[in-house]
Amino acid sequence: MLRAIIIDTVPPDKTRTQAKLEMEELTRLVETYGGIVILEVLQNRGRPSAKTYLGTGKAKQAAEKAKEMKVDMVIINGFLKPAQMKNLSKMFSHDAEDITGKSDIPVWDRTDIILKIFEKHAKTQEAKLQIKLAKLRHEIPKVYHYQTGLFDKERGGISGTRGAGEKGVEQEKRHIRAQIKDIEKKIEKVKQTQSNQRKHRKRSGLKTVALVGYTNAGKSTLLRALTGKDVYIADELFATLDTRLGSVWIPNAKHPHGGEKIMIADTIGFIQNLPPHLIESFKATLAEVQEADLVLHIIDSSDIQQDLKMQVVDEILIELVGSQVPIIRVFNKNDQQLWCSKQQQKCISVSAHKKQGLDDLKKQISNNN
Ligand SMILES: Nc1nc2c(ncn2[C@@H]2O[C@H](COP(=O)(O)OP(=O)(O)OP(=O)(O)O)[C@@H](O)[C@H]2O)c(=O)[nH]1
Ligand SMILES: [Mg+2]
Repeated sequence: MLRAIIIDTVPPDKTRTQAKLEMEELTRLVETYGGIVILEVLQNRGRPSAKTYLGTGKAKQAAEKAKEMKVDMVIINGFLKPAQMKNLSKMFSHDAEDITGKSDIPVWDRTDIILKIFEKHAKTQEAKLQIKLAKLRHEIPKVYHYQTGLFDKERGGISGTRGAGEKGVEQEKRHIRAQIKDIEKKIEKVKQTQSNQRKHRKRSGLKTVALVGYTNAGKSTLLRALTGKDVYIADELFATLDTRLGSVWIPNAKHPHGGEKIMIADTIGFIQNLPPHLIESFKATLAEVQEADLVLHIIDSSDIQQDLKMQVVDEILIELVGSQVPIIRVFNKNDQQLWCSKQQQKCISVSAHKKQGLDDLKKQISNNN
């Protein structure tokens, strides 16, 4: 099991509690990847150091401790600039003589670890293409005159540029841009096929309800509870990367047939502090949300950070669908702790796990059709 050190800085406008909770989330990401956090470093700082993210003294101290504790990977809960990555790689490297910048210890930022998990969980061609695109977009600003460790050949990525000089760096960037164009074309084809399928569904009068929410809120469990669809459910982050569809009968007395069949779409979960290019890369998958007739925003009501997570999802939803699609908040996991704000209209409380509250939810879906 990979032994990780996780690192962050805490600016004055963030409370220590908030920073701790963010570190807990990063720990879950490391665990989902298959690692274990053995060391945690938080430093109060106005902003990360341009050279070493942590202040130089603190970074040196952390590197010594990490060596002592035989750490295999360094993960920063922010976005790393190439110079920061290079300097940290050198500092944390077990091989003190290596001044090439190539580290025997990978130094990743938050986006890197998320992309690694995506790579591990991706099953379909669509997901794999989107992840490749996100990875390349994330890598472009990092192309530097040394290998990042994340994309070198033995790890199955693009070639490194160590020692290649300015010309080589430009060449590498051009190569990446060409790859991006190629993948974008392939994704466009996938999008077209899916768009045709959606049009076909719409023409035949089938409505679609999209399940959207923070990762691990219980979207897939709800899809299974409502439709019986056998989808992957796990207590891990980003278990679902592709849109999966199931169908459910929604009773409606006003309907000539006493109800109607509706498609339910499970989607990729969201997380805080995502770079916009990552969401942009998943546009093919998220098109299902944009074209849905109704969005159910699934919230884990047993989560102490539900308000913050709700806000993260709200912000992404505004970007994605604006006010075009009606949104209903569904508070899930009510078998653990009932929490449902009285002020919130259209607030529904369910347990996808115990299949409680599903009739109420169906009524709400039917009212919105
Ligand atoms: N107690 C309880 N646990 C639930 C409920 N719904 C889901 N879970 C658990 O929450 C965890 C995450 O469930 P998923 O359905 O995979 O969550 P998700 O939103 O699809 O997660 P991602 O695909 O990773 O974004 C699993 O361990 C589920 O068993 C519920 O109503 N009650
Ligand atoms: Mg899921």
